[in-house]
Amino acid sequence: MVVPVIDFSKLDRVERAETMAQIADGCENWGFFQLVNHGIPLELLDRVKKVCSESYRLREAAFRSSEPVQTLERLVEAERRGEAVAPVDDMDWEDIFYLHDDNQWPSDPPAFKETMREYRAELKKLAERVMEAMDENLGLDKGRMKAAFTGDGLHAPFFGTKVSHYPPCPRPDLITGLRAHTDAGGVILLFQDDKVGGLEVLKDGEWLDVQPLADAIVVNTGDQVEVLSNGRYRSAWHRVLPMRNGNRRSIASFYNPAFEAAISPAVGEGGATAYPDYVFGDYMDVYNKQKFDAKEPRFEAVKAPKAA
Ligand SMILES: O=C(O)CCC(=O)C(=O)O
Repeated sequence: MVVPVIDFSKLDRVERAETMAQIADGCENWGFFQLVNHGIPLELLDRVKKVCSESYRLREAAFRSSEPVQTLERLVEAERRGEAVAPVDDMDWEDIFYLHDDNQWPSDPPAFKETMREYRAELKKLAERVMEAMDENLGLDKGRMKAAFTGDGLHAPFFGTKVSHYPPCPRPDLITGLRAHTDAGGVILLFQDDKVGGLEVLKDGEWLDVQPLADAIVVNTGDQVEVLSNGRYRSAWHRVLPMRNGNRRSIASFYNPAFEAAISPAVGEGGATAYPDYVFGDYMDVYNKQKFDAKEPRFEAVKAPKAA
């Protein structure tokens, strides 16, 4: 079984109905799908790969003395002394940094900022097109999801990009690349490594590869889409395995609600709703402490009346 691969250009052609059905299947049955012919220029994707790999080269020495590396070295040393060691369960074998509209970005390599600015603008448009397809499949008014994420246009959505590298790991049995979690926000667009795998999605109790596919954009739905769809689109658990060989690159862009946005199940209005109403910023406060735990208690926590 492989994660569905969808030709997004067919949305504008005679195959529209069948493409919409594939998107519905990806959202309802997987929480993950891959888009090809998504409209992002391939030469831009090539430049993104290049600047991100170069940026990692400049960070490589720092990774070698990072906490996960030191922790693993201590474990291996303890093992050599004959001590019993347990796998690390509170950190990941990754090197990451974030790009938002208003934080500091690497200025090396020189083309980094311009390339990533261009890339993020394209990805944001793609996320909005995907959200419109979801609106239609859910029977919502066009633009409903974006309106929910922006407080009906009052706020900018939160759009963040996480640039990750998962360097070769000498002991993948002792640490994770990234622990299993669901994503907090809305729609996540991931440009992952062409060759080095490791990303897995949990489907029907089984961990399956999100197969590397050159120039594809992987889409997954976050917790807020689960709530807006009243549980029809469940945010899927996913994780990254550390690899002995190869330095995996992944660039995840998160189209999330504004922190001020009020979130409520949009489907099932007038009927039973499986989720509470809350403000996204409150959800994030809970998520940041419980990212790797079960997701249901997060919804419970934002439902609870606030202490005075
Ligand atoms: O690196 C990846 O492929 C996945 C990243 C991810 O799941 C996350 O940052 O939340």
